[in-house]
Amino acid sequence: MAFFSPPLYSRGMRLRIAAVVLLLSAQTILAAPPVDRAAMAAKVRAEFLHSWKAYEQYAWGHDELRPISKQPRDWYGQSLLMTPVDSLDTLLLMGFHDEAEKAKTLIVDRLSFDKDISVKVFEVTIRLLGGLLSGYEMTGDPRLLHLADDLGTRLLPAFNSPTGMPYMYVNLRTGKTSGARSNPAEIGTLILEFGTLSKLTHKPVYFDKAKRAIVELYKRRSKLDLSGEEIDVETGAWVSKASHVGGGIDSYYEYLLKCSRLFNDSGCASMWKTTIAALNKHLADEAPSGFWYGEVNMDSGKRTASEFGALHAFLPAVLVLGGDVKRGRRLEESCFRMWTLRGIEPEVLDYRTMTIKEPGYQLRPEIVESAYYLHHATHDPRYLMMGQTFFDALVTHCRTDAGYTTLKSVVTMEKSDLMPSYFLAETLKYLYLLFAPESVLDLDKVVFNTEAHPLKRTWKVK
Ligand code: DMJ
Repeated sequence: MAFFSPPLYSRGMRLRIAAVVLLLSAQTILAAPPVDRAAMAAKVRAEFLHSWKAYEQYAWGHDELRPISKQPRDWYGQSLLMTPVDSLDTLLLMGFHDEAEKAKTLIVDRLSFDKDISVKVFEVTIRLLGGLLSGYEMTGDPRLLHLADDLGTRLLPAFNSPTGMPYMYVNLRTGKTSGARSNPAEIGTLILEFGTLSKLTHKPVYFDKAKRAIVELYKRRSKLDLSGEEIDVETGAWVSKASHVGGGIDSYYEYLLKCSRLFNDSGCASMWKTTIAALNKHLADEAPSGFWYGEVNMDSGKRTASEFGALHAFLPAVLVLGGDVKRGRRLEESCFRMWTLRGIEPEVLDYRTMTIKEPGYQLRPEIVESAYYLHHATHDPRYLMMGQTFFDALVTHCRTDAGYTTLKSVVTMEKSDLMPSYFLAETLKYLYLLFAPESVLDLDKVVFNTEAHPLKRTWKVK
């Protein structure tokens, strides 16, 4: 009896077989039908309308919709019209003119910031101030700018800390501040909106306060040019020295670059250059599973975690916008691996062990946004394929008969019960722009704020 089977084929034959298999798979990939952009744009548009109609039916006049219970949700007990303000420019871009007019009427008739509520400065700035400003720029309706100016004035007391970095919360009626422990994202993600407000109202105070805040934050970087995760705006001392590109820091980096583009600001350009060099040097991580950006201590540069998640996936877009297409492409491939691991990305993944740390999916846009920027820069159909994958998964797992919902887990695909306003402001907008003709929006003429509100590049500021 033989203890081994004789090889069926010689080495040369095996190599030839391997070559044929490779060729066949390449042909299969090449033969995959190209993504039908027009059909995909129409599908995304239809799903946006499905979501908007659900908001209209079950949550009209409120901040957000809970699509499973079909109930409204208000962030602070009273509505600030988060969904209508966040959605207005998407409605306009997608050509839903009647719906946009109805949303605008609701906003100008009903939105008042004279409310005794303590609001999160960052969230209200990126969603409401950003949405009102882009809405004004797209419609020319001065009432939207008036609302933005009123909101900006009510947010200004937030900057009255000893360092000039804003408190996390401010009471819209009394100006009382709270939340001295803040983070780079909430401090450094205000300059696009406050700067635009200055340009449109000719009141320099908005730009000056937000610029001082981002500069004061930058000044507190470590010797390695890194920032931590939490900082006290009264003492200026770091509370957490964990440095990464995820939630709590993410959009600070984004705004350094975008501030330089929107305002032609050389100070922001120089802060961005130093910062991205430090991220590439200390955070970028080559792992068996791909190219990632992990976590280090901001002083020592010592690695402290190998976590990456849905929020981190904004970085390919920012890398590409900053001219680094190579790193952007590589990182988006890793993000796509994170998405396809379970069919939808988790909130947090350990990229060394490829295990899921936080299994929820919050209908986040970042990975789609990055595919959009990469496709704009490269015209590589791979990003259309990625977009189609994202869209199909959203329809399969997150669609309900009343809009779309977040998931409790991408392992079980169990649904949660919320349609965050950014799903309409960002996730569906970036998906639509990925497939729609580029004439719908000229990316070179606008800068998107971190909530995907396009702000026009129509001025120059030193
Ligand atoms: C949005 O509000 C913004 O994109 C923000 O920068 C991060 N969080 C959500 C989307 O995930």
